[in-house]
Amino acid sequence: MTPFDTVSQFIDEARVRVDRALEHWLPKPPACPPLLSEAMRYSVMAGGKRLRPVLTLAAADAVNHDRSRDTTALALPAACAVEFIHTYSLIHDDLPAMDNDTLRRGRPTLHVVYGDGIAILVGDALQAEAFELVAQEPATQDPDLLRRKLEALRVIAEAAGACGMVGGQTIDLQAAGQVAGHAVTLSPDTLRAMHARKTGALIRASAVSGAIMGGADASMVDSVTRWAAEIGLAFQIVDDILDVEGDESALGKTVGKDAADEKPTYPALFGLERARAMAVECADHARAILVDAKFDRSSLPAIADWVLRRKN
Ligand code: GRG
Repeated sequence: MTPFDTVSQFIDEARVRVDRALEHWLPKPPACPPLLSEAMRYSVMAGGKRLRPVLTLAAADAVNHDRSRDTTALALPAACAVEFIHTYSLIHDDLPAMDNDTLRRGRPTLHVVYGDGIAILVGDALQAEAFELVAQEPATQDPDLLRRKLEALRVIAEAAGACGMVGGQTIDLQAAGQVAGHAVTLSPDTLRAMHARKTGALIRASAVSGAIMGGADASMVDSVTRWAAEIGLAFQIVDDILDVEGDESALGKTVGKDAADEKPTYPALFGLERARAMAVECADHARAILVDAKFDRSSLPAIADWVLRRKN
C-alpha cells in the first residue's frame, strides 16, 4: 500500500514535489543567460498536468514492495528530466515550422512571446538539461544506483530520440503533408505505430525510468513497460477526442486543430464512439497487466483512470 492516505493525495503530493524540484533544477543566472532562464521558466512553470513525472514517481513507488527505499528522492531527477523533455517537445511542436500554434498551457506559446530563435534554443537547452540532471542526481558512488541511473538515462534518451518521439514527429510531419516530396498516408496500424513513438515512447519511458530508479527487477520493468504502452495509447486517443469535443479554456490549447489540418486521428479514422471504446479497451488491458504483476494496490490504477477521464 502507498504510505499516503489516498491515491489522489499521492498524485497531489507528487505534483507539489515535482513543481518544487523543477523550479530548483531550472538553470539560473549568472550560470545561464537571464533571458534564457526566464524563457525556460515561462514554459516549464506554466502549469502543465505533470502526468509524466507523476507516472515516474508512481512507478517508483509501485515497485517498492517492502517500503525499504525513499523512491521519491531516487526517482525525482528522472521525473523532472522527462518533464523537461516533454516541455521542449511542446515548444518545438508549436513552432510555425511544425504545428504552428499560438496557445499552450493557457498562455501564448513561447515563440509568440520570445520569437522563434529563443523558442528553439529553450527546447535545445531543456533537452540537454534533462540528461545532465539524470547523470548528476541523485549523487552517489553506489554501484547499483549508478547502474540504475545509466539505465534510466538510456531509456529516456531512446524514447526522446530518432526511434522514439523525434521519429514519431517525423512521421507526423510526413502524414500532415508538411515534407515536400515525402508525404505518407497512415492506415490504422501505422497511425498506432506513429503515436507509439510520438507520445507513447516518452510516457513509457516516464514510468519505466521510475521503476528502474525505484529498484525494480527485470520482470517488474517488463510489466511497467507493457502497462505504460497501454496508458500511452489511451492518453493519445483521449487527446484526439478532446481535440474534437474538449473545452478550449479547460485545455489551455487550441481545439479543432486536428480536423482543420486534416490530421489522421482516432476519431477521424474510427468515429468518436469507437475511439472512446478503444481508450477503454486500453485501460482494461492496462488493469489486467497490473493485476498479474501484483501492482493493483499501488497508485497506478488511479493514474490510468485519471488519463481516461481527463478534461485537459
Ligand atoms: C517537436 C520533437 C518534437 C516532438 C513533438 C509530443 C509531441 C511531439 C508533440 C506534442 C503535440 C501534441 C499536442 C500532441 C498530443 C499529445 C500531447 C503530447 C499533448 C500534451 O501533453 P499533456 O496533455 O500536456 O500532458 P501538459 O501541458 O499538461 O503537460
